[in-house]
Amino acid sequence: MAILDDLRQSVITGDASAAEALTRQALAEGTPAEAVLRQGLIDAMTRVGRSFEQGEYFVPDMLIAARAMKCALQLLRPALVQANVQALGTIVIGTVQGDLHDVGKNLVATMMEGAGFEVVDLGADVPPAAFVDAVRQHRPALVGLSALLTTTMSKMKATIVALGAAGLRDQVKVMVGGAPVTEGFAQEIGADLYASDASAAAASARQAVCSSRP
Ligand code: B1M
Repeated sequence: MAILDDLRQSVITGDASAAEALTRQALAEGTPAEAVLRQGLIDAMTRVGRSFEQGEYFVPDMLIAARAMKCALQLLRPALVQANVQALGTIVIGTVQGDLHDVGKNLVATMMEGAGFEVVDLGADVPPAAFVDAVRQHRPALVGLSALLTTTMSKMKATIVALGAAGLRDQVKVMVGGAPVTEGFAQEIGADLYASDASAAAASARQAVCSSRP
């Protein structure tokens, strides 16, 4: 569909006002919300992620694409709710205690939304107890922990330990990521998943949640 091609292109090039206008137009023309989401927005972000992995796109390109997608998603959200599009599940995400870096975490949250998850974003500098409370309240399929400082990586383990102490560890998968975090560190602290970037995080969350369903 030509309008979805144009929408996809607007997100890929980070043109937020075109993405908004095209989403509005697609909905007004009767295009189903799910098609706008999956063939337009999610497909665009998948391509953006691929370009990033291949070194053709850089972080600023991903950020402006993410911003365009967020603008379109805001318009689309009511239509998705109305169409009763089945969400993949809920994800609780935050930057761990003591760490104020939230740009990467925000990008991961947007990609997760784009992949079909409902995202509860706890912000930055989130203490372990706040993650525990959010898991109790929202019953997410996955908790995402972000850290950018070597000094705050220990709070990832503290959060996993706190989830265990609260009897919630076996009810939720834990994904960790952020510039200093490695696959080896993730295994060492007992996380279920590690992702090196936002695109990989969304793909890995999708796979983990879908494969754990009966
Ligand atoms: Co800070 N800072 N900073 N900083 N800062 C770094 C991280 C640093 C590497 C800079 C440097 O020295 N070269 C260094 C850390 C050194 C270390 O720990 N070894 C550092 C430092 C030292 C500090 C302060 C201590 C400086 C000071 O005050 N003396 C201080 C700490 C404050 C605190 O947090 N308590 C500080 C403060 C700040 C600002 C507030 C000024 C600002 C943050 C603003 C904000 O986020 N709102 C800032 C910034 C901007 C940076 C750099 C320059 C850029 C970070 C960024 O936004 N990257 C950073 C240097 C760098 O990374 N090159 C630096 C872009 C972002 C898209 O990438 O966050 O890596 P990133 O996210 C990626 C992946 O990591 C991954 O996906 C994302 C997208 O692909 N990912 C996940 C992230 N979270 C994930 C979660 C997942 C999966 C993947 O699953 C859940």
